[in-house]
Amino acid sequence: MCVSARATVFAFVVSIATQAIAVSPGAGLLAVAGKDTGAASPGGEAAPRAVMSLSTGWRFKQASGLSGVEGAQFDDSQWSEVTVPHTWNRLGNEGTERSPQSNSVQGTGWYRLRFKPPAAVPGSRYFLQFDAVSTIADVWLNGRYLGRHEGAFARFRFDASAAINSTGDNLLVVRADNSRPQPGAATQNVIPLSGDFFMFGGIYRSAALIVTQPVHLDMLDFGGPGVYGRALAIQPGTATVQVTSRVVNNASSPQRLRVETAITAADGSVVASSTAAAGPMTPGAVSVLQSNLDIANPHLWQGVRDPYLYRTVVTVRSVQGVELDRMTQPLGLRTLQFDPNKGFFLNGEHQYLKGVAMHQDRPVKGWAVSDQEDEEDFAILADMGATAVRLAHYQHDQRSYELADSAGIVVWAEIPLVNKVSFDGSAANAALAANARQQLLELIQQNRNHPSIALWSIANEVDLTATQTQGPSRPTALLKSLKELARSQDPDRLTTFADCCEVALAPRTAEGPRTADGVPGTAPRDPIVGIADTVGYNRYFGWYYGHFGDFGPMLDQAHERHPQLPICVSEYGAGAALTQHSDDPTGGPINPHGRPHPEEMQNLYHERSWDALRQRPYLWGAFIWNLFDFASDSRQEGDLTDINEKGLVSYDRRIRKDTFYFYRANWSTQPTLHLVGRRHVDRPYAVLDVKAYSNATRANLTVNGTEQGATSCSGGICMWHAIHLQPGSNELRVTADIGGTAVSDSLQWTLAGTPSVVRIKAGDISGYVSADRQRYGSDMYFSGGEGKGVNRPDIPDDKRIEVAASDPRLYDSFREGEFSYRVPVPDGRYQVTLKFEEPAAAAGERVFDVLVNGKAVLKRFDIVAAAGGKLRAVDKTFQAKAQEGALFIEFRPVKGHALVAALSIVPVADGRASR
Ligand code: GCB
Repeated sequence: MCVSARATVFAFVVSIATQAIAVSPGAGLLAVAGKDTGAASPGGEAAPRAVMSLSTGWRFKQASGLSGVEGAQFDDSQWSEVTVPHTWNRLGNEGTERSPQSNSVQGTGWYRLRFKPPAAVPGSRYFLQFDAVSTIADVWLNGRYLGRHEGAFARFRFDASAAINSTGDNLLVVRADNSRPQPGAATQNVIPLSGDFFMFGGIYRSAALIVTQPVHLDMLDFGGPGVYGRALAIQPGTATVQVTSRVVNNASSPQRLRVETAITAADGSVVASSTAAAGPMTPGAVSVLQSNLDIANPHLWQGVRDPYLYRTVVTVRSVQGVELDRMTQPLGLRTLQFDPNKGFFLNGEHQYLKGVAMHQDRPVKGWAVSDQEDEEDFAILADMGATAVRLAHYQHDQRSYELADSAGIVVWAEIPLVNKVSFDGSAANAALAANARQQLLELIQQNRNHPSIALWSIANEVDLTATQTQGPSRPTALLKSLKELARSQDPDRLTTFADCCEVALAPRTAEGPRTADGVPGTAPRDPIVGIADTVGYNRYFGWYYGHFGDFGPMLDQAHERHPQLPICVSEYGAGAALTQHSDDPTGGPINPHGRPHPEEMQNLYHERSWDALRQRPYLWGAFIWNLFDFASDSRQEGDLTDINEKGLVSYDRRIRKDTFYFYRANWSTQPTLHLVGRRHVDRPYAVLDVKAYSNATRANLTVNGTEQGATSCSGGICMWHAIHLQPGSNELRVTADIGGTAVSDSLQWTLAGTPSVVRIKAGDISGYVSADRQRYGSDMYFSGGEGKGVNRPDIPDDKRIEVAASDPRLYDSFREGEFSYRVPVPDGRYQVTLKFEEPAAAAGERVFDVLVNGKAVLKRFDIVAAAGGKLRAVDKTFQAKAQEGALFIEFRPVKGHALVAALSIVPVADGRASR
């Protein structure tokens, strides 16, 4: 079966005059925005709308408990002067500790602005437009309360006509409230109730006063433009587009009108047009007019290949021909299909959507970002070769959707229904459900003209909290109602949502049945996958749980469970700190919620995960979590605080992490050749594998000018094994010919030690400098066994168990099982010290042999017996001869598993070991 978003063909033209009008929800809440809100028309006539930006001159104070702020007498002279967009919060990217400059206060912020409106004809209508205020906005003009908007992400308008002083001074007051949602808070029924992202407060997008003629296109349709285009049929010779226009008569007398609808091509030429008579419209009426226009030989919107855009232009005129209002909206002609077995099709052509997710914040500015910053984000996305974006977890600014339209990026758009639908695990209450519905209607009405948007997502991980706490999970009724709302509002697009917990992740008990996700757990309580038309799976195998290898089988099982459901991966990702590194990220466990997060782990995670994803043609796409690091005040991870560092690009956009280039090599046709390990400059080991990410078929490596040979590249990866560094600085350089273009990359690594001294911290992914200043690299050169810690990685500092040793940290990780090390060192005699501690077993339960180059150096070794107890350090030292450039050290269990905590190998000269 194929679920298709292709529109059914039908055509009609209607003109409805209704009595006036509660078209928007909530008292005084007005609608929407348009693109072409005010500039002079092409013919040079007077602009039908005047748009006055309300960006400068605001006074601001973050404070609760103030009264009388809306009144003219209130003294704001001591308040800060700010410009809008503005947020009072500041978070992230300031190091491992929260800096004193951070501001994570959630509560009330007050804004006051004095302005004079532009001159306008009598009877003009005045609308205050806010592109977003977080989270709740209350608005007063000249002391008169205009209303409240609840929801941090959508545009909203208030009709200010009755309150404005059209010829003189006005005082606009806005109270923004981003209180943390909790029972009793003002935000308790405003989605999101929670989420792994910080809710910056303030008027963080633009604000404007829009002055229209008494007759105008609807400003109060959930923030939408009042003009909506829709392809009814797309055939090679012709496409039929239906344009719906909502015209409002706010004049005091009935009005007869002419509504001209035109579709223009990219060069501005009109390719189809029609004119309809409307009216007489009674005062206060909203007329909904539909006209169908045929476009000959339609030029399709073809994603990144050819993102061709038409424009819909609706002009409202009096019968005498005077232009009263005009709106221009994007129009793209394309069909979208989602097939449960074959994936995604754009205009009938298969595409695996190569997606990334994005939040909307930046350092210092938080959510108050500029259009130029959006443009930079989309340029980075395009450079990587992505073809799809998940604009998570809420409605983004208009510029983002416009950029996706013009770059041909397919968009997953979503509302912020995140983690839970209530505080106590029960079903959503009526107020919260109404708010979710309002935010969905705003998302759709404000963005439905964007051809880039393929799906409306109605939720993200709404089972998560319930799953973690083992409480009830009752999102079903709300999800069903949101799905129906989206489909009835926009029959041309499918719905989706992101699932965390279809197969519940809890309880994590040994007895619990093993679930399809490879995690012990129980059956789902309140199944939700299948409510929306498609589903995305948010999964983090090898990061939060399980192993890299679990990802593919989990997806296959999901596909088998839901053979009729188109599925994708809506999130997968791993953290990466720019200053934390690993010589081999397979060497030990990661603490996903803590430190360190070596950058190399992110590389490995994505190499393995993408390998599983690319091989599954039934997936309609996959979205990396996340293209950019973003602020989240619950995080203290990697080398940062308040940042989720799963981005492939740093929070300030300055550094593209190595993994970025892995995807560029796989996704983009741009010649890509990138040496991996750019920031892992200070190297503990002289012999190592060198890796480059590239879309070359072969690449060549030199180290300090010496040829290391060419290697073939596959899956975007080129590897050179056992490359030798010299003490001091080393220059590595790769070159390749990619489709006739010569490309190269180089970097510098420093080897502080010498090739003949090797110190390894077993079971540790990030290495250690010991109390006696010896540099231990992270676990490397091993084969078999498993890297582990004495403490579980997520154990808090005050609960950590310490090994009794002069340097306890050196013994707090280990390799366990049956394993060996082949340590590359120049031939000669060495002193080998093996460091041990027993984490758990009693005497006699763990017994093993150790062999060097096949010769036993420890026989039936029992750590507890040798150390005199558990969690006590014991070292064993002996001499051995390296042959053929290596020492081969084997750990062979006799009873239980073998184990080692650290290895120290130093050369022996004249019978004495060097340091
Ligand atoms: C998720 C959430 C997202 C988080 C992400 C993470 O599943 O949907 O909001 O940021 O995981 O990094 O844990």
